[in-house]
Amino acid sequence: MKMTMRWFGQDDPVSLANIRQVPGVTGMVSALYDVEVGEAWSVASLAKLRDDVNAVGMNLDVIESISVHPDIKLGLPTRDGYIDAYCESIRAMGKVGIPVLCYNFMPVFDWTRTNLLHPFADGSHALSFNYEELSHLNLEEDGAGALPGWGAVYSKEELSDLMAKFRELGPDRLWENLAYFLRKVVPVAEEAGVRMGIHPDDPPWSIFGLPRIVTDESALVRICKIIDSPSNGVTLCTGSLGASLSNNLPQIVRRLGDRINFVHMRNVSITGNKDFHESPHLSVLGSIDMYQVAKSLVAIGYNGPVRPDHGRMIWGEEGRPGYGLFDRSLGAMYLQGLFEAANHQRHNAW
Ligand code: DNO
Repeated sequence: MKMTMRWFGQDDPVSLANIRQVPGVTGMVSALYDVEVGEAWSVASLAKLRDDVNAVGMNLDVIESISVHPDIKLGLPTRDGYIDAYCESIRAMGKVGIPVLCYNFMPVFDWTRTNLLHPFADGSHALSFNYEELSHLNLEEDGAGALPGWGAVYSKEELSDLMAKFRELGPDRLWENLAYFLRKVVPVAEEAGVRMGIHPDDPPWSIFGLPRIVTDESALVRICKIIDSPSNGVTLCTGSLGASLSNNLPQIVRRLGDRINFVHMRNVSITGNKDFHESPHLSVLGSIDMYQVAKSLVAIGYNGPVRPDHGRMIWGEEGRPGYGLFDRSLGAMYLQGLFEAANHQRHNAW
C-alpha cells in the first residue's frame, strides 16, 4: 500500500510541508475547492494542484472528491449535462496522471455527526453521532446549521426542497440513478486510466428519512456488479462501515478484493444502537480490529493508496474537524506498523 494523507488545498491550516515530514507518507489526497458542484474541472487547475504537490516531493495519488450533482442523484432531466461535466473532469484527471477518484452518492448530506467536540478524559476531542439527538433536529425549520458541520451549505428553502425530493425518490430509484451514472462515467474512467472508488455512506444508515444505499457488503458488491470493471470500485472506509456492528470488515475486504481502489482507515467506538464516537486509530481504543483489516488488505495484495482518516484534536491543535495534523500523523505511523507486521507475517516464515 501507499500511505497518503488528505490535504484541503492552500487554505488548509495543515501545510504540504508539514505533511511531507510525516514518515512514510508519500502521497497526497486532495481536490479543487473553488469549483462549483456540477462544473467541469480543467486540466490546467488539476495540473497546478499536481505540480504544487510534486514541488514538495510527493505524488498526487487521489482526488477526493468530485461531488456528484444532486440532479444526477435525483435522476432529473438536467442530469445528462452534469454527467458530461463529470466525464470531462475524469478525462482531465487522466491527462494529468491522477489515478484514483473517491466520490459518494449520499443524498443531501455527506458525513453526518451530532457533535464535533466529543470530549475525552485526556482533554482531546473527536466527532460523535447520537441517533436520538439527531432525531430531535428539525432541519426544515432550523436550517442546515442545526446539523454540526453543515452551517452555510444550503438555504432553508433549498434544503426543504432537496429533502422532500429525496424522500420521495426512495432507495430503489436512487439505485437506478446510481446505475445510470456509472454506466455513463465508468467507460470514460476506463479510457482515462482512472479508478473510481465509491465512499460508503457515513453513517451507514438512513438519516432524516433520506434514502442511503451504500451501507454494507451486499450494497458494495451490487455496485461492483453494475459494471464489472476495475474502474468501478470502492473506497473501503473502516470508520463509516465499521459504525455498524453487522459489517464484518475483514470479510468485506476479502469479498471485494481487487475492486478496492482506495482505503480510509480510522476507528470508532460503538456506544449504542446507531451511536458512536470516533476514537484514536488503535484497535484497543475502539470497536474495530484494525490489524485484522490491515492483514486482510495484505492478504488480497492491496497496493493502492491508504490514508489515516479523521483524527482527534490533540495538543491544542485547532482546525478542520477530524483533519488536524497531529492525530492523523500518529494514525499514519500506527497504520504503517500494522501493515509492516502483516506483511512480515504473510511473507516471512519466522
Ligand atoms: C469525511 C470524508 C468524506 C468523503 C466523501 C467522499 O471526512 O471521508 O467526506 O470525502 O464522502 O466523497
